[in-house]
Amino acid sequence: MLRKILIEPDPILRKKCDPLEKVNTDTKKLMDDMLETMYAAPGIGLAAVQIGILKRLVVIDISKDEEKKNPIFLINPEIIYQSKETSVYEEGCLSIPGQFAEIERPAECTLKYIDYYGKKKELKADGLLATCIQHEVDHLNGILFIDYLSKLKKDMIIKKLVKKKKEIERVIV
Ligand code: K1U
Ligand code: ZN
Repeated sequence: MLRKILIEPDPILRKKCDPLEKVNTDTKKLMDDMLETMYAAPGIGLAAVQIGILKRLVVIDISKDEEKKNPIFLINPEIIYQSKETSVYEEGCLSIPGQFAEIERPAECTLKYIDYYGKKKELKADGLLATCIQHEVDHLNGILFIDYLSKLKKDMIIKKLVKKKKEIERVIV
C-alpha cells in the first residue's frame, strides 16, 4: 500500500523516533509499504517518520534502473563508525521535493542494525550508500539535509515549500 510522504515544514519530521521493540508481521507489512512508497516516489531511501510513523525503520535501494533491485531494510540502525575522510554528494529528500544541495558527510560508515527477518547485522558502506544511510539515520533523529546549509539557504528552501503547500491547498479547497 502506498503511504503519503510528509513534506517539510511538518513538526512530525522534527521528532526523534523510538526504537522498535519487536519484529513481527506488522513490521514487515509496514516495511513493504515503505519500499513500495519509496520506489513509486521515486527515491533511493525512506525513513518511517517520513510517512508519519515515529519508529526507527529505514528502507534503502541504491540500485540503478537497469540493475536488479537490491532493497535493504534497516531496523534500529546505529552508526558505530564514521570515517574522518569526507565526501560530497548532491542530496535530495522526498520530504523536501524539488530541492537539492551538496552536503559533506563522512565518506565511510559502519552500521549495526536488525534486518527484515529480525537478525542482528553489521554493514560497512561507502559512496552513495554511506551518504544515504547517514541521511536516513538523520531522519530518525529529526534532522534534515537543509539543517547543514546556511540559515539563508535553509530559510529560502522552507519559504518555497510553504508557498507550494499553500498553492496546493488553494487548488484542493
Ligand atoms: O530520505 C529521503 O528523503 C530519500 C532521498 C535519499 C537520498 C538521496 C540522495 C542523497 C542522500 C539521500 C531520495 O531518494 S531523494 C530522490 C533521489 O535521490 C533519487 C530519485 C530517483 C532516482 C535516483 C535518486
Ligand atoms: Zn530525506
